[in-house]
Amino acid sequence: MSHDEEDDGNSAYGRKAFKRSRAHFADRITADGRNGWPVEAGRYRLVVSRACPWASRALVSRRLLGLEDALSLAVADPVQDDRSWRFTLDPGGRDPVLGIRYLSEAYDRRETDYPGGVSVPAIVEVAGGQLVTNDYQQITLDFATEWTALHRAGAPDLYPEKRRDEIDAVMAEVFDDVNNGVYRAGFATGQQEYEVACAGVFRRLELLARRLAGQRYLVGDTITEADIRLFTTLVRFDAVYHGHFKCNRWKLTENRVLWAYARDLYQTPGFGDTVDFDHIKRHYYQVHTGINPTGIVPLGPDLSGWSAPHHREDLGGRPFGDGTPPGPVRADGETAERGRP
Ligand SMILES: N[C@@H](CCC(=O)N[C@@H](CS)C(=O)NCC(=O)O)C(=O)O
Repeated sequence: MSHDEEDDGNSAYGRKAFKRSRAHFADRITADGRNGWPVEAGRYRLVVSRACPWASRALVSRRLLGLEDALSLAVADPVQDDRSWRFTLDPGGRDPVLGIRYLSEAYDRRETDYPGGVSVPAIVEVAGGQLVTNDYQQITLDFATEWTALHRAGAPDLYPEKRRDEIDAVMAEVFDDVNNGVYRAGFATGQQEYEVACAGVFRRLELLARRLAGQRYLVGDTITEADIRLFTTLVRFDAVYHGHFKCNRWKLTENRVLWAYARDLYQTPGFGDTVDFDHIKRHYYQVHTGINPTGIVPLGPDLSGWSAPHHREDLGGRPFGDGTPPGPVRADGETAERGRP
């Protein structure tokens, strides 16, 4: 478990000071099956919400690595009810593979009366129907390093061994100040707590912009796990974090470097094609009634700029290293039209 998480046993939302809960189920799915869960095509199902930044890491990484055939996908309704994530987007309100209506049913099959929150991303074993892991910090690292036998031909190395120290260091800063920093700002219930978190978000973003002014990606000259983790926050920034979480010193579109960097990734196959702005906006604005009691979902921002030229190719870089971009999204993985810019 990462050092920067705390567990007070409560749900992430609606408590006094925001604390991100620990992923309780931290079994790993590995090549050698040392936790009892060997990597195996068709054995597991990835459950996500396209609204969730932590789950979206897994969506991007699954696409980049070409794991779609090996690991099927369940997409939850972006708006949870009092039993949490539900499969109301599917016919009859049931996930067609797991046969369940709520993700909590898979948690219950793993541990009866589990007192913690039901969170995505989650990986569920199809045959047994039980949750295997909801450890969002580890899931994508394992996709990159343990699921290699099932990667597509031309899959990139998202966690290259010789760069891991640097990737880990960047990801730790991005986690504290950006990925989780926006939540600390958004869920703060005291002025000072908010100001510290919000200032931390922008201080870090400014440092990252400086780093990215002269290099196309965060570490080395290829896309890595670090870029995936920064992207999933940046793509939500103007749509939800700027307004709903009050991270409003500037908008992403006002930061020349980060806006171009985010657009570059968005336009790279495997990134933008996983994003559903409709799910993102409805989840945050409708679920967090503590900070948006009316549940009104704003009409903006204008998303048309996401497809504008970014000119980041001028910095060089080899997005997929010695590999190739993933192919087109399959019909069953497409985002709905209303969620696209
Ligand atoms: N704290 C989660 C990390 C992932 C996460 O926070 N996911 C959110 C969606 S963005 C979630 O499922 N929240 C449900 C809840 O906290 O009740 C965990 O314990 O693994």
